[in-house]
Parts: sequence; structure tokens; C-alpha cells
Amino acid sequence: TRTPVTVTVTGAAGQIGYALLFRIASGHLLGADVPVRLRLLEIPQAVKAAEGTAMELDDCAFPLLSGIDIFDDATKAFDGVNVALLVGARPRTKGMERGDLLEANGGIFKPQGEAINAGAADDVKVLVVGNPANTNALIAQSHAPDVPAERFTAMTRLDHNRALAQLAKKVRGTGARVSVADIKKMTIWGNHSATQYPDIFHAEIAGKNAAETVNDQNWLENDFIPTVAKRGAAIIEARGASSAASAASAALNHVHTWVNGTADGDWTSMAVVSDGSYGVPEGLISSFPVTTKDGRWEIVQGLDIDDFSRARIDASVNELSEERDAVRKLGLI
Ligand code: NAX
Repeated sequence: TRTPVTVTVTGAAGQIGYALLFRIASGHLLGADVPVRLRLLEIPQAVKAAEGTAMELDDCAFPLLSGIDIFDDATKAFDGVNVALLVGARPRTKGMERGDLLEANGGIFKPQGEAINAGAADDVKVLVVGNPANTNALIAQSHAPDVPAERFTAMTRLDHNRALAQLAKKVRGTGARVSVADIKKMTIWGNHSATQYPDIFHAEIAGKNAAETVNDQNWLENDFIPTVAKRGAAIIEARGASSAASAASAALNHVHTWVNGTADGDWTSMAVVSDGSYGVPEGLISSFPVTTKDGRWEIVQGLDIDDFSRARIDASVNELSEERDAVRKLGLI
């Protein structure tokens, strides 16, 4: 039998945590043949709720789940971690300025970065889901100098999946039989925020260029891009609560793809540390088209970026630069 993989989930008692843990324990994170050990991190007030979830996990009798431990101490929670899912974050509340939000999250992601640096396994992979995800990942990464920077990533896979769904819907509206599985090479660029740029100019639908197939610039600018970028707000409006199951599903997809690789002829979107590709300043954690293989990611190179795309990528990357400047000023990185 295989040695269990240690998976630490922060914010385990939250709504994404509840949608995530049962699927991790049933093999959707790493595969149906990989046993997992869960380590849950919560704030002291939410430990009891996390214990309740752990009771339910026990009651599922998942064959792959080899144990659950619950902590309110990051150093203990990240000890020996192979896959770290950083979901818990400080939400923006009424009257909170952006600086306050960044500072509050710095108070969470700095110590978590330090704890990962101190105790994580050599092969640790980190996914930050908690918002502002890109900048929270940057804060954690900057406090983990002994962990290679490329192991810190932030989630734009939900945006990627939303873009696949919207594009498939549009093409089906023209009478074509298209499923999300027929769409390859979708890209989300930039920040996981309303400035993100979902790019269909390199995407393919059943082997044909997606932008040419759709051939509707008005839809692209005034429907597709804003619908994808503002989908989180639309879900809150409809459901009365923010995206949870879809966010959990995307987190599973992100890690599964990172570990198991992208298919030939396809790529995915991940926010990863920039090496300067496509003019994105080195060191920013920005979303790119990436391929993965053997547990490593690589930014897809050589794509033509036209003026329309350039302006949108630059706008989102500028926002990331501003967030980096703000957390620098606050002494958080
Ligand atoms: P909830 O408020 O339901 O849960 C958050 C949990 O985190 C709470 O149980 C809280 O006690 C815990 N927590 C807070 N500080 C902690 C700390 N220092 N250590 C450990 N746990 C801590 O939020 P939920 O709906 O689960 O969302 C979690 C995060 O995901 C939010 O920041 C949210 O904005 C973000 N999202 C990110 C998405 C993405 O695509 N990157 C999409 C979905 C989601 O909005």
C-alpha cells in the first residue's frame, strides 16, 4: 500500500471547507488510489465546528482516508504537509479599506508561510484560495525562503472553468453540439478579481479557433468577459452566499492537474510566480496559461498577444503590482 499523502486544509470549518473535505477524502484531489491524511487548521472559535465535520468524515468510512487531525496552531498543522490548501482568509467587511484587508490577511498568510517553511515536506505544493488569493500567496511565499517559489500558487481555475462553461453555452446557442470537454487552451490572465482577463483568442473548440468560431466581438466584450469576471458577485446575488462547491471543485482540479499533468494539446490556468513572461513583472503571482508534467508547471510560451488582449492583461497585472506595493509598504513582504 502507498504511504498516505498529508493534506492540510485551512478554513476547514468554512463553506468551501465543507464542500472540499469529503471530496479530498474520496480521492478527487490526488486520485482514487492515493490515501490521504487530513490536517485541518481553524481559528480557536471554529475548532468545534471542524470537529463536527471530522465526525462526519469518519462516518463516511472513506477507504482512502487514513486519519484526521485538527489544529488551531499553524506550525503543527503544516508539519510534514505535502499539499497545502489555504482556504481560510479574512473577508472584507463593511467599511474596511483595501489596506485593512491586506493587513488582516497578512496576519494570516505571513505566519502560515513561516509554518510551511519550518515544517513542510520537501515536495510541498501550496494552493491559495482565500482572497485576495494572488497577493495572499505572495505574502506566504515571501515568508518561506527555503521552499522553491514555484510551489506557491493561487487559484484562477474557478474563473477558467466559468469561462469554459460560458463559451460552451454560447456555441450551443448557435445550434452546435459542444461540451466543455471539447474546449481546449482556455486562458485566464492576471489577478483573481474583477480585472482578470479570460482569453479565448488561443482557445480551440473541437480543434478550431474559438474566437473565430464565435465571431462576435460584442458578445466577447460586453457579455463573456464581464460575466466570467463578475460571476462570483452574481452567485452571491442569487444564492445569498458566495461560491462554495464550485470553488472546492476548482481547487481539486488545480491540484489534480498540477500533480497529474495537463493533456497533450491542452493547458490550464494557474496563478504562478512570474519569470517576466508576457511582460508580467518578475515575482508577481499572476495567472498564466500553464502546462504541467511530473508535478511541475511551465508557462506556455510564444503566444501572440494582440492589442485588445495586451490592454486587458496589463490592467490586471497593474492591479497586482499595486497590491504588491501596498503589502510592501505594510511590511508584509
Ligand atoms: P467562510 O467564511 O465560510 O470560511 C472561512 C473559514 O476560514 C472560517 O471557518 C474561518 O474560521 C476560517 N479562518 C479564518 N482565519 C483563519 C486562519 N487564520 N486559519 C485558519 N482558518 C481560518 O469562507 P468560504 O466561503 O469558505 O471562502 C473562503 C475563502 O475563499 C474566502 O477568502 C473567499 O473569498 C475565497 N474564495 C476564493 C475563490 C477563488 O476563486 N480563488 C472563489 C471562492 C471564494 O470566494
